[in-house]
Amino acid sequence: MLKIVIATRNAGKLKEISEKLKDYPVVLVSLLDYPQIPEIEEKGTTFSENAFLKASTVSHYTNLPALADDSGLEIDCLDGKPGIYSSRWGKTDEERIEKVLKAIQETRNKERKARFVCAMCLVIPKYPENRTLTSEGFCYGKITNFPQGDAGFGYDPIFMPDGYNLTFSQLGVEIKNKISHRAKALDEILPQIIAYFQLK
Ligand code: ITT
Repeated sequence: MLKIVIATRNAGKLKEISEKLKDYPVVLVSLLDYPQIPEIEEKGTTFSENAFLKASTVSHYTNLPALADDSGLEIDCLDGKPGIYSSRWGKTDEERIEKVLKAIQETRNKERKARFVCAMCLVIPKYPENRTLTSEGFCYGKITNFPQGDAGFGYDPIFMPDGYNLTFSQLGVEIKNKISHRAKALDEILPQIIAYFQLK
């Protein structure tokens, strides 16, 4: 069966990606299974560049197809921040959420529109040249005044997707996995993976 490494150490991402892929004939492993692979410096200037960096590095170390997800939150009144630096806005999810809420408060702006972005990249090691598949997904919504809900990870407790009166954390993984940036990016890359490997 086809084995793919999910190039992440983020357990929340891994859970959502695994759930989406559960009916496909693939075996998934992740960076949690390869502790010897060093930390990958995300020095790209876009989500797509960082996704490529992660996928190509992990595919190089494992000699397996590697699927990376680079994602983040872009907030209108913060001129798109934290953006590609979303994971670097604090050491824990709580610290990052607090920093975002404080930064919005300081703008004295009532406008709290935001979007989640997810860039996916699958690098397939192949001689003489690797093959790369890519996709992107967006989810639009707004930032709430305070965290609500327990499910999910990262900024989920303060992100309310358009069309809902609940945060991602209150909606739970099942609904999130139908409408999220990650779900959309996966919906776009999965047909490419199926076609490339002639699955099913
Ligand atoms: P990997 O690089 O190992 O995949 P990471 O957590 O460092 O894990 P990123 O560099 O892509 O991942 O940073 C994404 C940041 O945005 C991180 O702080 C996440 O918690 C947050 N984030 C991404 N997708 C999210 C989602 O669906 N819900 C809430 N927060 C999310």
